[in-house]
Amino acid sequence: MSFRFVHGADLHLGAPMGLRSIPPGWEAHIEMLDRNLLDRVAAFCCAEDVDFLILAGDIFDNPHPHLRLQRSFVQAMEQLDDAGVHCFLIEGNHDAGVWDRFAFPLPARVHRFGKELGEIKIRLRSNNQEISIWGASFAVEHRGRPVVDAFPNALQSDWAAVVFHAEQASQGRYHPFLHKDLAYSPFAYHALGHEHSFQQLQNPALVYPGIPQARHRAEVPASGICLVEVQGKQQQVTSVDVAAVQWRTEEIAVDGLDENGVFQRCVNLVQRCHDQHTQPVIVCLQLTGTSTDHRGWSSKARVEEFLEALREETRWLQGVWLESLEYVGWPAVDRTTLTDRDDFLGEVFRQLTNEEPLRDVDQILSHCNQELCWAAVYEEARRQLLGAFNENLDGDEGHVD
Ligand SMILES: [Mn+2]
Repeated sequence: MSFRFVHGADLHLGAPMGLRSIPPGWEAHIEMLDRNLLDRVAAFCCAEDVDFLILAGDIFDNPHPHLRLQRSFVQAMEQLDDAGVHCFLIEGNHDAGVWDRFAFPLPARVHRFGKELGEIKIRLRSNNQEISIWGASFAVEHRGRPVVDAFPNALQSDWAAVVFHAEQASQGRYHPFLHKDLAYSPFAYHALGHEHSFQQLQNPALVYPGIPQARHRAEVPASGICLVEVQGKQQQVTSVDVAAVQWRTEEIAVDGLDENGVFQRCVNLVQRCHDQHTQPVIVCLQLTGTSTDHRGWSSKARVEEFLEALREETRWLQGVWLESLEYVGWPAVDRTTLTDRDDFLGEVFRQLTNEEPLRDVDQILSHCNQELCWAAVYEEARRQLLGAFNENLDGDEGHVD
């Protein structure tokens, strides 16, 4: 028995891009994002000549997708149907009930699973062998009842997979289960959706493909869809990037550099992102280390100005957008001067162990007592703390923490 299929999940079609605004010239990239993503998934399945595609829930970000998006989805399904590729779909917690609101019919080779665990058999194109796919959609009213409990003890088919949308946890709201609960599972492959990073467990085989399209920087690094190659008892899983728009968080070391040096390094990196990517790419820059112009970096306005100048400088690079710039480094500080202070900040510094880096103001403040949770006090403490670091720098420039 030898065949191939694609397993994807959590496309979250219709979810907005987490950008502050639409970058100039990017209207089409944003507008066409979901359509391009679907095209890329369908094109990949056709190019790899797979027998079927599994989409394991949260295909849509909400259960009432726009008609435009519904059309794009149907067109992708039609493209696959024309190529003889079967599609197995389940609903996730985000899109539970979506098919009840669907205006357009889905082609014949698209199979949907309801709330109860069901089975669909197909014959492989390559050798006419019969395999079966089992699946269950996420059901709000079944929250807490593991799908795993409904698994059959034995199967008739030569090869069978099961599709469900669930979290790996001992308890929780999203059909919680643990890998060890599958110890007696009769299925050769467990096609999961819900968790947003690529995960592959063995014995028995369990895969979360992760998200094929990141929508904001917190979702970086995005994963993709999985190409699964079955050869007898062997299953080879490869994660494939199909994102229509890439997100990249890039660190730049700025040790010993002045503003001009940092600027040039940033420009070079944006250029490199442009050269390396075939898809449009959104870049978030993080400056680390100790710049010689550390004072400027503690001013939000200055960082924003720097970002604007960088965007201007790299504007001619098509398909690259510099979304954010952050200075996460910290200037050189002397611990003794800080811990010798006789105000409450001295108290804070004395609570820190020597191993803790004096870099992150918020991390330091997390050591203070609960009163600081009150925002106004917190902001004031934060302001004073930043001031303390800067004062300290006047006294001791050479010491690097
Ligand atoms: Mn989910």
